[in-house]
Amino acid sequence: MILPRPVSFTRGDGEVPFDGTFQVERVAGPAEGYRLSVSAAGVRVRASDDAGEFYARQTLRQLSGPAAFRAVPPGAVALPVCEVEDHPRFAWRGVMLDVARHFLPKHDLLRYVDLLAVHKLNVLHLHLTDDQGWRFESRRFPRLHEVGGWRPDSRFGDRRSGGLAGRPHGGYYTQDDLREVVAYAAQRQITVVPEVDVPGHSQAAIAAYPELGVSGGGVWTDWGVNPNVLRADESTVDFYRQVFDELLDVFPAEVIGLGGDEAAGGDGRFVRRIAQHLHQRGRRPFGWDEVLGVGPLPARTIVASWRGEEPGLTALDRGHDVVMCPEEHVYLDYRQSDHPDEPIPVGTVTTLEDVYRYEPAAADRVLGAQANLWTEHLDSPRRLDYAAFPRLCAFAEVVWSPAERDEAEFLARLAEHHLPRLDALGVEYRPLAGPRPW
Ligand code: TNX
Repeated sequence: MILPRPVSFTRGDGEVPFDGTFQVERVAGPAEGYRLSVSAAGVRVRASDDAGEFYARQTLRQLSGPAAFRAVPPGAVALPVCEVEDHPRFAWRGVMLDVARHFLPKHDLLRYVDLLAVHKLNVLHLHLTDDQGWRFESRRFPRLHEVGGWRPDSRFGDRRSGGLAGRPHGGYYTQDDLREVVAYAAQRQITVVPEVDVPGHSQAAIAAYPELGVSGGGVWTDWGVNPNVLRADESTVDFYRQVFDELLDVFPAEVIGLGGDEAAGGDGRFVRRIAQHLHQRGRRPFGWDEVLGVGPLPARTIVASWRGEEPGLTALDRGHDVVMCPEEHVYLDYRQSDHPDEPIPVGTVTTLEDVYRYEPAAADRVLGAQANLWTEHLDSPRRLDYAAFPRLCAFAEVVWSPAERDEAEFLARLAEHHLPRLDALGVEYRPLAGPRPW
């Protein structure tokens, strides 16, 4: 009944009352792991570390029944007598959220953090900048968020609504907002990995400071790959060193994203210099797999393999750590079926089962995997819910649970036990039976 499925779950006879209190002790064991015992003697948790204790709490909440996921949970519940042994399979259990294409207000972002925690996911990769918007307050260069944070046309191309041409879109997070998100996530064992994308996907910054760009133009109102890129001269690189320093001040994560994707015509030196800068500041650069094409990078650079797993395997050969996110399995912006009622026919069909069948290449340097939520066509929390769930439930099981997975058992557990939890949380997931007509 627990999702993601634990290493072992043994059900005993009957149920015992639970008032929310339990004994907890630290024991040696696998990182982020815990053992949970529910018996007539009470509830006992043995955790390896703070994360293990947190995940034991998540499991207890799931065992408490769907009403435990309502905003006002029941005070006393009954738990099944059981023994649980559990720890994650991968250390990096991530979700990339693109808050650049469509801004996600802070309270909705915090809600997403809660939803990740329910699924024992532990990395939130925040894509903060792109051609269509800059979402990070810069005190040194305020035009970045003041000008780069807005575009005149939301360009939300929904077939049925006829689009929202002419309606402006925008927003940004203050540095204090982001510190709050970081702290909120940390309380839930989630690390926020920020990304400022260079040298492509930078039109919003160029709109704010035209001297940064190879050519000019405003904040982009189209999707796709914008051919304009950042200049690789010293003053532009130095500008970005200062921007990244501000970012490092807000985000304590060791890993910092620099993008590097889809920058045809971009100068590889840009990525190398920013990677070097992050390295000198004691952080680990994190880039999309195109960074493998820019020449030597600091060894501790982490590569996100999105164009399948091949680039990730190349990165492993070169000694890099890798996060797998192959688009054919874990791009949650892609459509969930060929049905004409799916909201917008983006990408290739990626069903719940396609996500569940994903098996990351096994190697020591594969830190784990992440699901990516690009938001060109996800302009609201409702649409984000629909794209993310329940596929993110399947993804959580891929990265947390033991490799031997039983798809039929997962689907039954999802329908019987987990979707009622999402209902209680108010998550507007895509129904298993087929799309909603919007
Ligand atoms: C490729 S994946 C991109 C994004 C798009 C996405 C759409 C990657 C590193 N870049 O800019 O939003 O495809 O699925």
